[in-house]
Amino acid sequence: MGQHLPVARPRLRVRVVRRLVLGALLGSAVLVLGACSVDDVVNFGWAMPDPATEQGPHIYELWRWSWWAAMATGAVVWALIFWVIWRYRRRSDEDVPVQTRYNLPLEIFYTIAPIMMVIVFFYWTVTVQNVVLAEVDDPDVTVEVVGQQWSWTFNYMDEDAVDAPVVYAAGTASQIPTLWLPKDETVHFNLHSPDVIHSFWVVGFLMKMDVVPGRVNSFQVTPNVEGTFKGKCAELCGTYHSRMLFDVNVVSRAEYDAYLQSLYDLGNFSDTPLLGGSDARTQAGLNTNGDH
Ligand SMILES: [Cu+2]
Repeated sequence: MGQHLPVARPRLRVRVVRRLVLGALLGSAVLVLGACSVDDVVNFGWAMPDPATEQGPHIYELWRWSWWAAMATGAVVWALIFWVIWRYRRRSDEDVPVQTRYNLPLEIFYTIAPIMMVIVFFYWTVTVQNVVLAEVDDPDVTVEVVGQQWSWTFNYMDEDAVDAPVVYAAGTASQIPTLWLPKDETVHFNLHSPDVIHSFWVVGFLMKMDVVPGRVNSFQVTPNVEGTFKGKCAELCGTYHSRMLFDVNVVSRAEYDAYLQSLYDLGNFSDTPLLGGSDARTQAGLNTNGDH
């Protein structure tokens, strides 16, 4: 009798552990699936905000499907790891698993599979990039954007609403500026920097681009959702990088024209865009107009 006990006990323990694992898996599956509908699962955006431009959904879809592909790959890899750990575990000192070295087919497979994945990711990245960087020759609005240590200046060019070639709004490190854009119109951004590399990022547009001294980068968006969006510098550019915030107001054409007129009335107009740091009155972390 006494000889049977050491065998029976591990079997019982295995059964209990199995039930616990199964119960935990089922329980968490019910919790996860119960909390969301099929639609939630299909449209799960992986922490990406809803796109607020015509171009945004392309980036959104690239991001979403890249995550699904990565998760599917991860699931297969994790499943294989756990299966191998379980299936080929060392059962006793006598029962050592087969020690395999060199498996040419396997090695060829795990060299080719990642290359195939990179090719697919690369193809879709270039495809989306071509769409979001496409530019039309006659955009409705052109904004010369200046990123400088440590704020932004927005120059609105050639607008019929005002009697000047340029009206502008300049932020300071003490007061963040607001970029106003008309809804459903194509906006062309030219990006300028008088000092170091910044990055012009409107979070809700799912789009950012480097602002590089000595060259003018550009892109176009068509905002199609009215509202206020957050903008920030996405390139560490110095001590007060974190102050390089701005707001974006997407409004109707009438409100946009009224805003430009208000800039004109304030005296914020010029014959040429303000492209330099001194023009924008921004200095190292301080507002040189007087207040800190
Ligand atoms: Cu910056």
